[in-house]
Amino acid sequence: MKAISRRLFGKTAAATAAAAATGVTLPGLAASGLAFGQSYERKPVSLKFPEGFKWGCSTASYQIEGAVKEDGRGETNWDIFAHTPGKTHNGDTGDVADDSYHRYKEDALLLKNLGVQTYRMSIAWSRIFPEGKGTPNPKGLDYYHRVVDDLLAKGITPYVTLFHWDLPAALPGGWQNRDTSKAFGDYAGYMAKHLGDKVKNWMTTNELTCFTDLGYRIGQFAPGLKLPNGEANQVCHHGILAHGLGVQAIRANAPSGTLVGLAENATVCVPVIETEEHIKAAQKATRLLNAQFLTAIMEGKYIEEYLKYHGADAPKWEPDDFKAIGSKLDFVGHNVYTPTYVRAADGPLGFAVVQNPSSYPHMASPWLNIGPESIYWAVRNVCELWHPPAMYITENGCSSDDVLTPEGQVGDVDRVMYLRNYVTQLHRAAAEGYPIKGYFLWSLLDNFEWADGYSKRFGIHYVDYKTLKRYPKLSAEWYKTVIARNAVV
Ligand code: PNW
Repeated sequence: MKAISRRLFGKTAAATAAAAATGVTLPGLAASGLAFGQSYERKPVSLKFPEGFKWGCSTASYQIEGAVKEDGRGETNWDIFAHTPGKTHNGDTGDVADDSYHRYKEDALLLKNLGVQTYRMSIAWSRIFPEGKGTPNPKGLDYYHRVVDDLLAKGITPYVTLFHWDLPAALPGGWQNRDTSKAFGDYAGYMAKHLGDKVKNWMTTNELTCFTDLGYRIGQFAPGLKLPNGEANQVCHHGILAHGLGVQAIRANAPSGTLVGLAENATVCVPVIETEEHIKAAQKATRLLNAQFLTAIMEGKYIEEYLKYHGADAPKWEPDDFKAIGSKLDFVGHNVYTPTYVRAADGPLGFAVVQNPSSYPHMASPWLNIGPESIYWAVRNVCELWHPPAMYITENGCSSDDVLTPEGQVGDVDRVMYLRNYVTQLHRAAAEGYPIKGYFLWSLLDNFEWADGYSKRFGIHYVDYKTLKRYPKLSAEWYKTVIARNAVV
């Protein structure tokens, strides 16, 4: 094959040279209306984002901080899970991770060098309340004051997630216990009160399905339980209740002008073909497939189909729960990684999910199917269904099999390809007028990728886990250019 194409190219090159010598127009050029040697009048299309669009990076406490025994931090579910043999790849833990607890200034410099306006980080609940509730630990709060002060001094606006899965282990029963939702509300209120003069954008929970379903139903994440359907549904309810109580507590304790949202990874339903019938089907599917979380939050109730489907296994709730859960949000944050393809279908649902063939392309993590349009449809479906005042992409990124060269470089062209295509599709959403205000790339750094330990790298900075030295990858250079131009490049 190679030999053939080389021969063909050889012939073409020779013919071109001959044509240039004789002034004869080649057939291809004739069709373009140009004589040989005449150049095209290119009309570049700029994929510029709206003025004021916010670019950022995203991280999470347990994945980057390390220092798990320092300054009074309490033990978490993930400390226990990661230290349980067989639960994470290679027995990896977040004990050291990127040591960002000590290197936060260095990491903020990486952000500054990228030119980001914003940084999404999370707070380790157990540094603030080592027991999950009760007596706060001033050293924990001091630490986040230092981190936030340093970011602000560098001109970077912090967006803070209150719960990115590291749950204080002292809370009895974890998310199986309704009291945990209340404890979360108290912690959220405490943070809003004590950091709300500096932090104006808060997210309650990150990816409800991951810390409820994956932790308590599937058992892949901490605490690794496989509860029966009804009990797992109850855990999910405690998750959305925590979110709702968190919103109320932040509003009650933070100064006016504070904005509250969450970071959800709703199932992104992409119409298989962009026609009205499939678009409608994808919208129906979005509402139904996310009934347990985002739909319940945006509509302030469990939809009938959900309750009917679970019957006696449906979660139990108290009269005021949905007042909290349905609290109006200032923005919806959406983490976007992969698409779920949907088509119109007969039958009561009106849609069907199309299964991916085994040849479907994915990144280094086997679950990370590539579907750039998913970012566009994430915004469009949510906006069309629920009309939030603003949206953010709170995470988007991918794992690659990065290789650090002896010269200290990482040519992660596959990550650049992935990101460029997603950002192009996000541009479409912005250009169509959806209120998408910003984008956070996951992740600033390679880090502890949960059950995959350190085997999967999502950073745009490579971390050498032996020396903890950070190296910007090609994708960091690419992102810096995007930010500088506020456009897809
Ligand atoms: C998100 N899945 O997790 C999290 O918010 C991050 O902490 C994480 O590092 C990042 O995405 C990359 O995985 C997910 O299996 C974990 O579909 C698993 C899935 C999706 C998101």
